[in-house]
Amino acid sequence: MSSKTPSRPIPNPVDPDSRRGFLTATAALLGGGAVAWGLTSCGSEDSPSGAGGVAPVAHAEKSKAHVAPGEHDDYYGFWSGGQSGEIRVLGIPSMRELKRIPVFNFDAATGWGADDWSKALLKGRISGDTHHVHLSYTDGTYDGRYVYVNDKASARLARVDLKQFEVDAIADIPNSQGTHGIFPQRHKTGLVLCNSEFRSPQPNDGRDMDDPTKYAAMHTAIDGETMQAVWQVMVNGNMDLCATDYEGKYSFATCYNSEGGVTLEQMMGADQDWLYVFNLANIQAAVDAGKTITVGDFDKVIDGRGGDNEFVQRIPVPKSPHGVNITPDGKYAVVSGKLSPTCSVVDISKIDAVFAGSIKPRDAVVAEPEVGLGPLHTAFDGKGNAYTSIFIDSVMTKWNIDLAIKQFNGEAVEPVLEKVDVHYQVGHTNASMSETKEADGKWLVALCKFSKDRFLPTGPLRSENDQLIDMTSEKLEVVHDGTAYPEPHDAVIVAKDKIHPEKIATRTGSRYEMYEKWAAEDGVDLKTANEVIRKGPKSVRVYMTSQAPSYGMTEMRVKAGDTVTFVCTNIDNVEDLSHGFCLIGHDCNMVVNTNGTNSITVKIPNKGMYWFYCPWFCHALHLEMRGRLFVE
Ligand code: CUK
Ligand code: CUA
Repeated sequence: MSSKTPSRPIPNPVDPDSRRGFLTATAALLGGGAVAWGLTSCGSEDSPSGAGGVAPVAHAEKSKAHVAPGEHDDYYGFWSGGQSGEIRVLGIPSMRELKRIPVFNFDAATGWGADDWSKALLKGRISGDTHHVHLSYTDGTYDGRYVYVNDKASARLARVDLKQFEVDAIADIPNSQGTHGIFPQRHKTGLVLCNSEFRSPQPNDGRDMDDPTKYAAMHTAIDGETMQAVWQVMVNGNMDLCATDYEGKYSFATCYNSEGGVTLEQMMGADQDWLYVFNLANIQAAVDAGKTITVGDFDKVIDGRGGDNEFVQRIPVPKSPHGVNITPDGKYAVVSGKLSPTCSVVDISKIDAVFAGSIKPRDAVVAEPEVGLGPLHTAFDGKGNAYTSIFIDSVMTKWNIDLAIKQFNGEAVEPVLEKVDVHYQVGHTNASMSETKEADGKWLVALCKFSKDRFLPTGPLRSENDQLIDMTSEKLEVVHDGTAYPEPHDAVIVAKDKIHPEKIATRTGSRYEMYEKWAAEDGVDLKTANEVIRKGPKSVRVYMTSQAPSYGMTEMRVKAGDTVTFVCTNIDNVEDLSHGFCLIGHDCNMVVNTNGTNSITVKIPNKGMYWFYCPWFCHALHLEMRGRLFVE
């Protein structure tokens, strides 16, 4: 294979001497409780290996991750978009970006955030911070119905309908700041559990503002079908990542600040923190029995504060744990240590005994292998191996779970099998189907927070680097560097046969309920109406059709000062033929997909003639697809 014989000498990816220096410096910082743990390496132009020390991937990319023109990928990748507020859909292994799904953001291309329906869903809040994307499940694997994603910035959970690849619902999460880890139940589309990362006054109405001892955080259950909050459990510690088991009995949350600190030093004080385990049956029984309290506007709150009780047990794990991931066989929860160089393996079959009080919570920990400095997240291959992203070391560590358990029991075995360098400072990782019982061990992604010297420089703000790793070859091999606009946190990789999108708009769901209601009110048929309907002294609804290369109406008249809702229906019934509606000079632009309807409302203050046009290339006469609005 050409990948083994590069045509020019490749510098050593990791010069042992300079790397050792780098690690020592970082470790010293950590030991001193310094702030910028791990970031010492990031300010430099140079890679850890020093000048010129980039590790090219040679030509492996062609042979492994290459997907020929016209061919399809084997997997969908669903990437969170971080502070861009969106979701990105990639093809794996090519890493080609297939689509961006706007969620908690404004998207000029589609008009998301400006059109009437998305505006209603977003309630005017068009910035957000998506961290965790997870699909809905049935029987421990993806059922292809929904994607759920959190908004850390505004305590929301959005759902994407995978028939249309569009957001179809957004839930507000009560009493929550910094909504971070989320995870849907895996036995069926049931609850989606959501963690508040930031402890805050409960309720947040001006009381206890300056008394952090009274702050609390919420573990919230949102019904994945109705998208309504079902219950919350209030706990003392702040919760980071979330996971669910495969049976619907438990949910898990890592707690990195058991100290209840509000400054960095305080939060890093304790050497031990917790993995919270929530007992879903006990919580539901208490909710059904009315043993709830009201916090703010929400009356289904269970008070789980104060430690170990029938609702939540705390399993002690070392220093500031971050990720928690469940093995595909459903047996273990793997907690990545962040400020401890270890992963803690929790035996889920022992948790009933923990709740029963017959064993101590810590006795559920059955292994604690050393995996490297700064373990954050763990993926699985379905063959008994775990792959942990190691932030400070910039490596992915492959280790064997059974060997780790043996080592923990005193046997002289080494569970760490292999480490591969990634570039640089890896955050999340995931593997193909890793979060399902069908983990297949084909592709692993390392979502690296810094690309540094890997790409052409682009000013102070640079790309991140999502690296694709082939898990099937003898040694783990990085086969692709993928640019990522800041900052995707998490990703899941889903076999393509799990996803069955529609090819045209199916005109179902709450968006279309809204349009059909309007049409009934106005006595029109959306698919044929081309009319200006005055709704009030200053309000107008315009119905129009679009069919390449023209609108059903090319002249329309309104009055200066009117607020106009343009409702446009695409009556082309051809795949992949979107039109749009853009009214010049009025910040008014939206897409209208094949067989779909979209609407946008704008105020038209001034008299004059304004062209409107179709911004989506739809026909040889696309540029001619336009008309005039006369404002009298
Ligand atoms: S968090 Cu970002 S590296 Cu929001 Cu999932 Cu772990
Ligand atoms: Cu329709 Cu361009």
